[in-house]
Amino acid sequence: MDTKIKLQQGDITKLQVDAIVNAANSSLMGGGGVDGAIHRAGGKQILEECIKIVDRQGRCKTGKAVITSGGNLPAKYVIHTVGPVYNGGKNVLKEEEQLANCYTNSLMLAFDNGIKTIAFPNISTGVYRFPKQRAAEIATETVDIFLENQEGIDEVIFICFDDENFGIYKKLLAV
Ligand code: AR6
Repeated sequence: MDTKIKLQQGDITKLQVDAIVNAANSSLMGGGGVDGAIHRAGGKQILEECIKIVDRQGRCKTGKAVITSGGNLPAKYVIHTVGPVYNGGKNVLKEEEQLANCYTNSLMLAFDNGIKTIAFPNISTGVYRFPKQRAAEIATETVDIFLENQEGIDEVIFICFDDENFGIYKKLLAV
């Protein structure tokens, strides 16, 4: 794994980085889980910017990403991406691709905005029920490939909230 990749456990809203990524839904109007925590801690400015984005370009599709300021957060920006709802079965390859797209599109948006440090939560592994092990494999491989091909981002933090995800990432990243 790229040495720019770091692992932490805790609350993403506390991180002092250029951008944190939000596991949003396509309405961009907030919700539970990490999305709720980010909007609560960041204040109404984030929601106001999300409303403007939806007015301008419509809902955010699964796998895509948009950017707002960080409001009251220590992070300068929030990149909102919409992970897939996991159903498995015959849709599993599409869902895996959509999850990978969340990471790639967030990193591309970060790069376009001059962001050097970015932190990701474990997208889709809560309410959206994506299996944690597979989600972590996709997340780490996708970020690794991006960093191999793109100079400009100095640090990518995977921040795990729950012990199970933290254990999975520890093994995968061998830290
Ligand atoms: N910091 C870091 N990670 C967190 C935090 C936090 N403060 N809180 C939860 N997590 P989820 P999803 C982890 O459900 O599965 C929302 O309602 C959590 O342990 O937040 O992508 C949206 O509006 C889990 O591993 O997101 C959508 O409707 C991970 O964040 C829907 O949930 C993702 O869990 C998105 O579902």
